[in-house]
Amino acid sequence: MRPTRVFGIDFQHPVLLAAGTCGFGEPVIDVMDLSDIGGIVTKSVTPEPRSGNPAPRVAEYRHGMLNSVGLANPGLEGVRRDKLPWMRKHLGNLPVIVSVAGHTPEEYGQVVEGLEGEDGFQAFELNLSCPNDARLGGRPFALDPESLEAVLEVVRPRTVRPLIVKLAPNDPDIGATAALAVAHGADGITAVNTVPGYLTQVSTGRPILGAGPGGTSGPAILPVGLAAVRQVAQRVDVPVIGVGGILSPDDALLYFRAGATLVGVGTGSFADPRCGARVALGVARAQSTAPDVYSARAATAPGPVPSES
Ligand code: RRO
Repeated sequence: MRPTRVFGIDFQHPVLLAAGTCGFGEPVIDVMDLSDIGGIVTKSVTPEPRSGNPAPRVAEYRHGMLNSVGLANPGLEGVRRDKLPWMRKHLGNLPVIVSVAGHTPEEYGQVVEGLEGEDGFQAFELNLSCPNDARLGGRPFALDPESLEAVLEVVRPRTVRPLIVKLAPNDPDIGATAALAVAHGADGITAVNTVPGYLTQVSTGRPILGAGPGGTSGPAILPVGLAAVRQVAQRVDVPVIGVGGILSPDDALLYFRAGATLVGVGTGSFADPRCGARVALGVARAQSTAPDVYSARAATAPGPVPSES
């Protein structure tokens, strides 16, 4: 099969494992052939290590999942010392995108600068849309145009790698936000992060998650992600990575029809660790059977995205 070339990177499949759902690749190597997926996006990396929010951090409900992991990660030095060597040794040529987070624009800059000279990954995804960062008071940078601009102004000059910006689903005009990100140097857009949510015990009214509120993911948010990708793809010419609620190959094909060039499987991997591979193989089958119908949007020559069909 011909790889999909996006951001100058060859992806064997247009299906990635989304940020926060596969660590730094450790859970992947035991359950699938690396050639069965397109790549991974790591857990978001912050300048300092973080232990995350109080348990429970994850709750299932009928149509999906609520999480408030709280950005638990080993921090910049831990990633340089432990994770990157592990990835270089075990992930071979699998494309890796490092997700980056912070509380200030300068923190994003620190992580990007600290990793830029390292091998073992190909691109950065700036996570501007985590709904679970108490210090940002529920207003991630993706929902504040000045902060989004400030992050890109700090980060863009510090890397020659592709910069992908991950946006929030609860954005009243996600197309405009994507256009702003591209105007400030973003090479791609990921849409979307989880949807702010809250679940309580019916008997006590107490929150189910240790941190209280969380981010909603899973099949419930498939139409949310599709709408966001459609709006973004209509506004910008850069590749769009569609994330949200993908469990089956058909879900991924819907994202391609909405204008995505790549997709990310997230929550689906928790129920079925092989979900990403299953989706990738189903997409490959559909695309080889009917390429005109099921192709992803081209990375370099974006055709018009259908408006309301
Ligand atoms: O760690 C988290 O709680 C988290 C992050 Br960084 C994110 O971007 N999205 C999410 O649902 N959870």
